Amino acid sequence: MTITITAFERSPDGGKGLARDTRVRWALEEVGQPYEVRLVSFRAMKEPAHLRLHPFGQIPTYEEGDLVLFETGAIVFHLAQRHPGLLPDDANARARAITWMFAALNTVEPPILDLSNTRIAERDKPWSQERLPLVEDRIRQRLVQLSARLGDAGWLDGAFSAGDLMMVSVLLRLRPAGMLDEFPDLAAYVARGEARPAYQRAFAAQWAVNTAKSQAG
Ligand SMILES: N[C@@H](CCC(=O)N[C@@H](CS)C(=O)NCC(=O)O)C(=O)O
Repeated sequence: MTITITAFERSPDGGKGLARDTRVRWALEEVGQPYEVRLVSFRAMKEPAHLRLHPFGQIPTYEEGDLVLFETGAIVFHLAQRHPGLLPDDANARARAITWMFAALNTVEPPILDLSNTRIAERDKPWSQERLPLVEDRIRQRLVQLSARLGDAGWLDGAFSAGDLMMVSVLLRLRPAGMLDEFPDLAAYVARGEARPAYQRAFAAQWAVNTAKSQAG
């Protein structure tokens, strides 16, 4: 059955892999599933046809026959459950890998999103500069804790899993702010994720879309 995902027609990051279709592409590449991509404009994302797929008018979405999903956590979890390669067979190890997916999305990503909002969406507000150090410190606290848990390990819990895929994807969003450089062990962890052939293919695919558009435009 054909899998179709949606992605930005023109990603705000210009193809640096920070838009969330990249994590879904990465998961699809890890489990070896071919997929098609439907590109959507910001305007189309808020129109009824797309809102039927995604109630919040965002990307990515995932279609597979009658199944329509949104939320990258749900999409990656669906893929990891259906195909080997992203979750361990052992029940407890599997539960821990899923825990790391939730931790990435619920505990680590929110302060990182707050930073993006403070640096970009709220940069003209009079309180933005004053707020910035507070937001950065909240992230640092999480990174210190994550770094302590990772220790000398290559991945968060044994072999690479969907938990690492999600955590690396979330941490990558810190790169524009330069905060990853403060944590060489986490920067190396992210680099290990980026070095995976499946990530490289996912990145190249979204890069091709965005560079083709910027050359045309
Ligand atoms: N929690 C959602 C977030 C989705 C999301 O924020 N998507 C962004 C692109 S990375 C988007 O569509 N932004 C445009 C908008 O919200 O209008 C997920 O993980 O899928």
